[in-house]
Amino acid sequence: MTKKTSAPKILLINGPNLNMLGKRSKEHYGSFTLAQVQSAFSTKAAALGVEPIFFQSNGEGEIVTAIHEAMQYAAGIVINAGAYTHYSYAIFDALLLCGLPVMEVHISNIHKREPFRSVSVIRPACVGQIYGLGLESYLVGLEKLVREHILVKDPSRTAQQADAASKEHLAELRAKISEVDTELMKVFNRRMDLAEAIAVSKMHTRTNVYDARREAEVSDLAKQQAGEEMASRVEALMKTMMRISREKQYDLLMRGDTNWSIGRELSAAGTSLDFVNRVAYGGTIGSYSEQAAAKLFPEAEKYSTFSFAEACDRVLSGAADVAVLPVENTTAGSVDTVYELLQKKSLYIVRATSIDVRHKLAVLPGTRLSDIRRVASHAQGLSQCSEMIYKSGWEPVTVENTAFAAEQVATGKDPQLAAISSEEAALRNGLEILPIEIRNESQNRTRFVAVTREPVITPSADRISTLMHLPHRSGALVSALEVFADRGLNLSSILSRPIPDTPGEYAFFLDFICPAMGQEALLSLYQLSMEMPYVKVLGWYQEE
Ligand code: CA2
Repeated sequence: MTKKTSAPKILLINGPNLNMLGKRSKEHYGSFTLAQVQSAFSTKAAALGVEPIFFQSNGEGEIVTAIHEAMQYAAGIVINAGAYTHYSYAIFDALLLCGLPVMEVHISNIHKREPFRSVSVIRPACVGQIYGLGLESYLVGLEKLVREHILVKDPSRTAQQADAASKEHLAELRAKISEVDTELMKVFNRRMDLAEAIAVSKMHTRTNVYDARREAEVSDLAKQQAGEEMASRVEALMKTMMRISREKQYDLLMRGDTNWSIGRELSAAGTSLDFVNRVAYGGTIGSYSEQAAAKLFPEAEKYSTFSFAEACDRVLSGAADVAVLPVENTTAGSVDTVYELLQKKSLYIVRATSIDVRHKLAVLPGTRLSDIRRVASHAQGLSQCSEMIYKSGWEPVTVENTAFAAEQVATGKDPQLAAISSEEAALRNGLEILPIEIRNESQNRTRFVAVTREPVITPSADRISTLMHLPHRSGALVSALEVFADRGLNLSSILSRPIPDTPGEYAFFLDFICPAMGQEALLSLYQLSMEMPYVKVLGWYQEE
């Protein structure tokens, strides 16, 4: 036995008869000698930053003793126990008790020889078993043992050397992966060509691209072929592949489809907002909706309405060209009533913007903070200032709009009632603003959309808002999102609402970033309109 210092030591044990390597039985054990095994093992060990220690014996007891001694100096063991592999419980016990990571190796394929050789009684004491690779079994065994079970900290190897060795190893693995990928690409392209041929055939037979039963069959077959362990991974792979195949088919079909209603509607959409002269907004002068309306359409006349629903009705009846509605606030979240209106009414988003909402606490002149008992605002305003309301013990009073709240305080003459509104609404109503910060968050922005009766897609449009009903099956939302993701479109917002009259089912509002009439978005919409129960484009517009 040879012993050296520094790097972690790996003991290589060769059992009975292995000293005879290269002399007989060349058909099973090749023509290399034990010395050659040890020399190749040394080279590999050096590359891995470990120090090899060699031991060979034909005696069971001696091997047991060598294992015991290894506990004093070795970091791991590689063992070819020869024929003892198949019946030596003494060696098995020694390996188990030594507590070191042990790699079992065999030159020949013990599982393809006489039945007794396929039994290894030492296997449960080992971290792995490598066989049938000839001399390579020792080297692969050593590499696996060191990489997976030994922490190599070799002061004689510089960090740069260790880094270079692992980079080299990574590069080798990557090269192998690239070879596999090249093969995969060939097979994948063949599959895509077939998908194209199927699309042509479906075009003639007017058959649906998506066939759930056929996809399940394809998936099941692949799962059977892959075996239990890989089944779920193979299923995911097949699903992706079939989705991509469908995408290719839709690309072809959309070109020849003149009946696609969304496509027709979008192509017929107006391209300018020059017609907007009358803007309806929810609330009175000084409301945040009015501020948003002024920001979006500075030249147009603004009409105040009692509610967001009324603003929408004005547009639908032709009394206004556009309605400006709040959809989301950074503190309080989405404005439910507006999403409900977008869901129910036939309106199209043509512009969007967001404004900084700086709520003020407005009171009758002369009122002190301690006089306040109740505070009025829109539900969103109350929610955005909920912390102060709760801390002060004020009773919240919900009104239709923040500007109405200011009006109510002014007309009610009740000093116990304060309003949460904009500064403008407070001053217009002759109220005084108390100098306290009322918002929960210092950043408080509300996003507004402008809606019209007919769709308008200006060349500056960069956002698409869609409304979808998804089928009641697992993974439906993911598969809808994947259609957009596959085509490189970024999701910018997602919101779900129950579908009235169909309990348990949900409508999804999905917004994506994409240029006006971008081909990728059109293809995604085409696919989803063919596969989902309901798809509507709520608007394709510029987000300011
Ligand atoms: O394949 C292996 O590495 C073995 O561990 C080798 C053992 C055998 O008993 C195992 O089943 C499998 C035997 C080694 C015998 O070595 C010889 C060397 C030269 C000539 C004859 C035998």
